[in-house]
Amino acid sequence: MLKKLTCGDQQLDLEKPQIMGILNVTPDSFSDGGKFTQLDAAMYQVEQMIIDGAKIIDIGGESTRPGASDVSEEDEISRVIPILKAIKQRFGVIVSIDTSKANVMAEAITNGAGLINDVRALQNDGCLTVLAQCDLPVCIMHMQGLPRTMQVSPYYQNLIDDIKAFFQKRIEDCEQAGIEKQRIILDPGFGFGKSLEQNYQLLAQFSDFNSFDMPLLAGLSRKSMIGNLLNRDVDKRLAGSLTTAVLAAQQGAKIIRVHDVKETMDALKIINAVAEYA
Ligand code: 9MG
Repeated sequence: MLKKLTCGDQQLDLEKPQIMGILNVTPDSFSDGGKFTQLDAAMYQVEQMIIDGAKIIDIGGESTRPGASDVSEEDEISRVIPILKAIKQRFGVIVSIDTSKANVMAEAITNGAGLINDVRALQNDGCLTVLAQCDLPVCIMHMQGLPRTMQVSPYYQNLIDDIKAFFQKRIEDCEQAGIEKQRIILDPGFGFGKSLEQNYQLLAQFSDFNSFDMPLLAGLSRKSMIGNLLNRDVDKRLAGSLTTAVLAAQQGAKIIRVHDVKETMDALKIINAVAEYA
């Protein structure tokens, strides 16, 4: 397993789990409701996440929550690129761009992104080519269906085997296109075309994906699988989010994508302290 990931001008230490802080810049983002569409407010939130321990800031200009509507390429670029540039000017942090559009990826790469996070696993037109032409890492996520309909009766023959088969095929496609395996991060996609039970089975068996010997990313923060189990609104899911983050980290997740950076950092510090004696 890689010990470090080169993300443009920054290195990410993979010896212990790292935090990816979420910065949504969509007017309809599911848990911060578009509060941070203004540049100043976004920059304030970024600074706070860095102080709290985030090593990656993940900027998303298209909501991927169930039922979300599509965003044009122009809108997405105008939402994410000014913030990306401002962060790179002020902070030495890895900026990840959460997008599935080839032209947004290309703009992001030109403007200093250190990582591409694609919930559609580079399956859209032109994405493999754009990533092949750079040397940045890319997170490929598993999703069954598309955000608009993905929660309507998701079905798997065997949840873990089906996701593994998807990863295997995507890794092969990436390698064939010129994207080296060492640049790929895998994410089984909690909440993306999975029922409540399937999401908890996925969390229980998260460690199975270590068989790829590639960095794993887990995104569970404030998701419906927590709200629906606990019957909690989105602003009352901290305890659930921390528990899921700990379970994923203990099973080998190297990047944890979260809203609540400070609290997750505390939890990871406890895990790291215990790991010293394990
Ligand atoms: C953008 N986005 C929302 N949820 C996510 C998750 O679970 N993983 C990744 N990689 N991206 C996500």
